[in-house]
Amino acid sequence: MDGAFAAEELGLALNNASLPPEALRYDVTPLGLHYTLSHFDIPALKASHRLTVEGAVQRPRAFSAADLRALPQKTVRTTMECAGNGRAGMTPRYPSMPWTSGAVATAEWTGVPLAALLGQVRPVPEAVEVAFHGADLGFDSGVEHHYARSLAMRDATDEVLVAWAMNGQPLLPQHGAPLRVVVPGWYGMASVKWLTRIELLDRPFDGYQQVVGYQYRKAAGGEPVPVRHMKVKSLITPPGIPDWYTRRRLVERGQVELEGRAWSGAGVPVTRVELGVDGAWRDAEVFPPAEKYAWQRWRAVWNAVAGEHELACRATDAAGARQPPEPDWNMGGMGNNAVQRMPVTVR
Ligand SMILES: Nc1nc2c(c(=O)[nH]1)N[C@H]1C(S)=C(S)[C@@H](COP(=O)(O)O)O[C@H]1N2
Ligand SMILES: [Mo]
Repeated sequence: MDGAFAAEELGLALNNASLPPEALRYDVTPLGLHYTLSHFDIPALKASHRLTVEGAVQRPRAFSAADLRALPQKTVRTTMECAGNGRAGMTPRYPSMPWTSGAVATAEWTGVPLAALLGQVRPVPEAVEVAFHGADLGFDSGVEHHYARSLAMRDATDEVLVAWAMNGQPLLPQHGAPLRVVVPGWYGMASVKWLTRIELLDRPFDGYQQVVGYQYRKAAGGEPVPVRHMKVKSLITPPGIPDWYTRRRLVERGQVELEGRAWSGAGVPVTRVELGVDGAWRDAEVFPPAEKYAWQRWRAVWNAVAGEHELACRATDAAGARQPPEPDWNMGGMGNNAVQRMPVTVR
């Protein structure tokens, strides 16, 4: 679709939530400001809910909350971005959640490393994938399914968590209470919420969200490429003050402290962030990540003169990937890491 937003897109936008752009200022996003994306309804699971781990394992088992807390635990600070972040900026637009740029946030997740949990059930040598099943049920494109995703065994590293806490508090309903998966370095779709069942498979998982959803496709029926790690990206924390309706920024002239966030996927750090002012690029200062999977702060001072200006920022990661000027269009509107442009009025 193109042009005006549909009522259905508005409905999805109201049902989910963006990170307010000014909340880019927090190293760890406070609870309640983290973005949310839920495909179906938030299910009502009780704290007494048990997690089943079964399939291609020697000792299938159901774990209570107390069983899980008796296993080794770990807290990981992770930046999570929805694969659909920036979808509203792709033309033509795919009819789905019309994210602008706020489907990203950083939280500290506490839980049991997946490897420790799998050690309890002993996958058989034939196990090639681990599938995570959510409690939420609904339809997409006429197909009824529980939200579910899998990881290949080689991707199910020690850094994947089965988490029960976020920023030191029990998970909120919208973030997957009482139990969810957190897959650091990947787009958010891998981090299954409301986890009820982990299934070890001796063949690739064929769930809807795995093989139909979350694929990059250049055309209908085109060759699908699975959506995996986050791509390198950066955002500007909006300077000055906004206009209520347009959100246009108004800044006082003089030395303006600009800052923002930058991140990439797969634990690859960002090595360079450039600030663009009216099309001219220069290096900003970029700080190291507090933890391997956490976003990085960048800053630059701008000598702002009165008038209309356009700010932009562009990140490059340690693998040499750099943000493109325009989105790499695909049907689902996923993985848009194009450079952010922000019009600013200086008075
Ligand atoms: N069970 C379930 N898990 C899910 C989803 C969902 O709809 N159902 N959405 C996924 C997507 S697309 C994203 S981006 C993240 C968002 O997590 P959050 O809402 O806690 O920010 O959860 C993922 N896990
Ligand atoms: Mo997402």
